[in-house]
Amino acid sequence: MTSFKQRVFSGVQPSGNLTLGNYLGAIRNWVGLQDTHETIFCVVDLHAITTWQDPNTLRDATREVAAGMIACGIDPKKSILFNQSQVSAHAELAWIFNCVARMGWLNRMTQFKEKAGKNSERASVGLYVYPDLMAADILLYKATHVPVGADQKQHLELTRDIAQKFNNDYKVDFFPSVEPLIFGEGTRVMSLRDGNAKMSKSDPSENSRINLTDDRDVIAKKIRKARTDSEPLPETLEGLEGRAEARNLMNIFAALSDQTAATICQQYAGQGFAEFKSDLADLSVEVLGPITDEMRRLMGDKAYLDSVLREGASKADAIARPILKEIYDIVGFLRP
Ligand code: AQP
Repeated sequence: MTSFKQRVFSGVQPSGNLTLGNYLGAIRNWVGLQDTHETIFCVVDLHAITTWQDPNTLRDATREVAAGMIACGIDPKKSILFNQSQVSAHAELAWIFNCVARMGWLNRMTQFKEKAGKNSERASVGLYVYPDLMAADILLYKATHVPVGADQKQHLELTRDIAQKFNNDYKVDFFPSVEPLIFGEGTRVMSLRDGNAKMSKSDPSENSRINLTDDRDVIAKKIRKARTDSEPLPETLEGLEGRAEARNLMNIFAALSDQTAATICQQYAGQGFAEFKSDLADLSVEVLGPITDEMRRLMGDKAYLDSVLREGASKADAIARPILKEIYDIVGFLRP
């Protein structure tokens, strides 16, 4: 592996099928980073169990997310790719960060509120301290850059706060400042059923998302059924204000075709949604089809996927262990 100055860490939860949101908001953007940064990509299974996961489904989903990442272009020869639970230092550092982070900080996290819903008393404690584990994931490798979807920006700010408080409390200059890498259009892909909710793996409605494993017919059906309104498409993006679902489809079209939403808007100005949706379905199939095929092929080779994750974990551990040892010394843990 070439050695780069800047180290990138990012992760995906194996909490269901990878979605178009994961692809456009995250994984697609990670591919290019492999040639300019040292890249560590993690299937974050410790995060996934903050909500209930059936053990067999979790194992399958862990392999599937790894297969998805590889199919999207994450190259295990260029990047470290592993699943989080294989490197126990993540959980160890997360505990320390539970003691650094303040309740008030976590109380402000909007993702907890969204995911816990009205019944926060019944949410797991793990879901509440999820951002502390995320901070541990990143800082365990002293990563300098974290590519995240816009939805994760708040958690990254918390990571910076934790790093700073740790440095201040222990009077050290140990953790670097972590910068977000947020990419262009389509970074926040919304549900196909509700333009104000994020497209999510764990949304109970299958029709709310496009999975990377969906075949051509399913993709076309989901797009055809995607919620829109009865107005024609406007000439400019201003005409999409207050039309969250239409705007979302426009953003998806733009991201998949590597054009701006304004250009697509002009192209379909004055038309209804029928032709737009049909073209969007074709485009989605064209972009996602090869990924789906490769994912399926990889999913048939569990031994290969397991070996990638095992070797990745061993490389990750080799970076993380010495850093954790230094942290233990700073904190004052006696290890006679
Ligand atoms: N809809 C989205 N738009 C843009 N980016 C997204 N990401 C996820 N959904 C969207 C980005 O994908 C990366 C991995 O996300 P994750 O799996 O770790 O967790 P998540 O953000 O909680 O994703 P989901 O699909 O919503 O999972 P569940 O349903 O289990 O909570 C992150 O960089 C994220 O920003």
